[in-house]
Amino acid sequence: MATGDIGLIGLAVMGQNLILNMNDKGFNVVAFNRTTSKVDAFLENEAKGTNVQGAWSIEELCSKLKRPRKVILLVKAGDAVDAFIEQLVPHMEPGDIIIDGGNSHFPDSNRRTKELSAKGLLFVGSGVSGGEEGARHGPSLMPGGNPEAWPHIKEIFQKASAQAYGEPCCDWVGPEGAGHYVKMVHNGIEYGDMQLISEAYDILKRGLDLSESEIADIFLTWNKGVLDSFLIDITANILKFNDDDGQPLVTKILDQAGQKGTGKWTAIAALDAGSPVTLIGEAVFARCLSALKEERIRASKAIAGPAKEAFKGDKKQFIDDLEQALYASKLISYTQGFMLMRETAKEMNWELNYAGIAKMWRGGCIIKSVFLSDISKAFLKKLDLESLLFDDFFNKAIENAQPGWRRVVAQAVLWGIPTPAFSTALAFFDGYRSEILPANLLQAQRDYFGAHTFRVLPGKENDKLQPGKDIHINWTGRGGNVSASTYIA
Ligand code: 2AM
Repeated sequence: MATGDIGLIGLAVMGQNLILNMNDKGFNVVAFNRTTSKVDAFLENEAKGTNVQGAWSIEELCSKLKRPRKVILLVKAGDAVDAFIEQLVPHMEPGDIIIDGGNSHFPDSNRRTKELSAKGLLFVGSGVSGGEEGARHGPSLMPGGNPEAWPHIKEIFQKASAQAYGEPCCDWVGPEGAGHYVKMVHNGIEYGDMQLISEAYDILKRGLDLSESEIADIFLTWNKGVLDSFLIDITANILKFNDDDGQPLVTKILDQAGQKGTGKWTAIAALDAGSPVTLIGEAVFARCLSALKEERIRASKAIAGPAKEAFKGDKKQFIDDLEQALYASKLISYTQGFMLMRETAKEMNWELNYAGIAKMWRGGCIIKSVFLSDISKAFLKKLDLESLLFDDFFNKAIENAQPGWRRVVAQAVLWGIPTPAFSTALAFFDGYRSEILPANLLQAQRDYFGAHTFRVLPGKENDKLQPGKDIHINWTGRGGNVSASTYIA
């Protein structure tokens, strides 16, 4: 008789840890791996003494599972996922569920949901965040896909996930690839948070001439306030960590950032959606610029910046300003991330659970923070909140932060310390709150050189400038009247 509650394919560390986690929560897990010797090794070592069962073929795996069968794939994203789906399908029956917990790109999950639905099978693409540690003790889980699957996997997922504030860090995200989409945005936001923290470190180090240990103490203080988060906490620990010679280890690390591509995916998705997610974009580009180490060394010798001047102001005040700058910039980054999700949801016809998404990120994952509770509260207050900046709590918070934020960005510019993330956050903020932007001039230029036409500003209409029409003006008195579009004034 089939006794398995859920099967898992892929016995790398993430897979093994997720199995042990689900086993701890009382579920009977059947483990399989392409290289079946890993099944034996797992049962003899890590899973020894647990209820975990092994399977040495896909057929055996499926025969050991209670119906509807549930199988999680934790294998390399891409072809391996499709290969396993193809192998599973002949051994499954309508209503069975295939879950991809890997780092898949959301368009693949959109496609797989549709393909499996046509075969009567239910596909779930789930973001899994929190690394090996999260998988073992409670990750943030972001499942999306065929909604019929959710009632069958809900208990396992919500028990296996991290718990924060008495609630599981897992809820149904939305249809098709929505789970992997939200995981992608999570990773983009993670890029932004890390870049902001690194810029704050740079300002404290190069601007205020503080030591790593002094900076760590500042981060520890910040971690007791609005910035309380996993990333601020580990940053303080990193800065306190000395090498054997007593020097901070961080100062010996090559300043060339790597990336695996999920931040880039978010930036590309933002460009595709026409959504101004500037901070994540800058965070990705900052990593790209850091990668030009050799060129930067040459440039540092050839190109002069402002002369170094000791800070003459009130250091304590400036450090408080920096805390506010970090908080405000982080708020802009999350505002942009949620804007992107809203825009995509509209385009894809998805209904996303924004308060739920914020809650899912409160524990188990890299961006977990106190701040996310305030975000979930804002969306619970108003489910269709257009922007976090319209929420009273955040509106007041950013008003308070504004003076310090501006002082920090201005000072960094004077020092010549790069703050792409802080600066773009402020530029976005100033753009967002501007009723009039210079896009009027831009439209005039487009019409001047390319006859691309423009629309009239409400209140400025006249015979020539008619409302609702695409207007072309003969700016030079030369050339024709033919516009690149339809209407000619
Ligand atoms: P393996 O142990 O047989 O290599 C992480 O790499 C996990 O993904 C491992 O369980 C690995 O299986 C699996 N994996 C990687 N590439 C794969 C492929 N092309 N087909 C099947 N499984 C693959």
